[in-house]
Amino acid sequence: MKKNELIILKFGGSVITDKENPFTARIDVIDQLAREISEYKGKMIIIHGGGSFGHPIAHKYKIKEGYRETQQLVGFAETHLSMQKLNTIILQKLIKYGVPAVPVPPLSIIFSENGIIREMKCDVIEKMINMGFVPVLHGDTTLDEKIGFTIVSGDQIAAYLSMKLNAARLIFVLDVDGLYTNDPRKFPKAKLIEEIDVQTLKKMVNTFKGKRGVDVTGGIAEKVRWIIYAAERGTQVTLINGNVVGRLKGILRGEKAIGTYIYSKI
Ligand code: ATP
Ligand code: IP8
Repeated sequence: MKKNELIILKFGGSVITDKENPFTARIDVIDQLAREISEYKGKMIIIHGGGSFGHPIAHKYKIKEGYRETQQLVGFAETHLSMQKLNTIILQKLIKYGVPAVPVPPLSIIFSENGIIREMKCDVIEKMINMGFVPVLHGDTTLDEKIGFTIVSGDQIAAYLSMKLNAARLIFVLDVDGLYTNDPRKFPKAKLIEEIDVQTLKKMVNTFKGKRGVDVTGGIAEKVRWIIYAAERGTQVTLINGNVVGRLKGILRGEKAIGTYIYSKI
């Protein structure tokens, strides 16, 4: 199927927040990423992760596991509020550089079933993109048909929207250069996977382990599963390091930057 020119960007919580310190945004990095994005004039959706604004509270109240007791309700509300605070920080930076960024809280448009998106109201998002806005979503608390409520990751939302809106590209912005053969923080000899086709990646899926700080949505292993989901449906998926100035700008210009490129035969 022919892809449209839409680019979906996923900002990892590991790059936009300090995952070792609760509620700490990496303001300078967000500022830099916003500046680089402002030079791109095509259709774009941004989705960000929770990092230290989302995962620690979600973990405290066991939100991902579903509804068990009424005390969790306020934890659910607190988790969503914290994600909105992080969302506001990102919107402020984007708007500062002239990007027409508008918030779309996933809680209001998603129903999940056992943690998997069952229904997402995408028409508002489509309308926004067609008018020239840049919708900004995030991993979020969701209402769930089977377990009452849960958490849906930004990675899942990014992969789902890539499929639903037929995006040409999905770019994951992380705190490392891309996907490695092993966790690069723990294993200095781990090698950057520069290019890989989706079928080979699928065979390796169980080898990926690890996460940064508290993470309720599965760390790198789940990320790889959502990468495969998007790549198998024909979206070109790339992972790059958001800490290195200019990499995002380069890739948005169509240049080949250091990173991991996932190819599919579709
Ligand atoms: P969030 O879920 O909060 O949005 P994120 O999308 O930035 O976070 P993480 O789940 O924190 O992503 O995953 C990135 C981290 O995964 C890196 O900091 C890295 O240390 C770790 N990691 C573990 N194994 C690998 C691997 N094989 N390749 C790359 N990174 C890995
Ligand atoms: O950081 C999780 O999204 P992710 C969001 O993309 C919450 O996994 C609320 C923990």
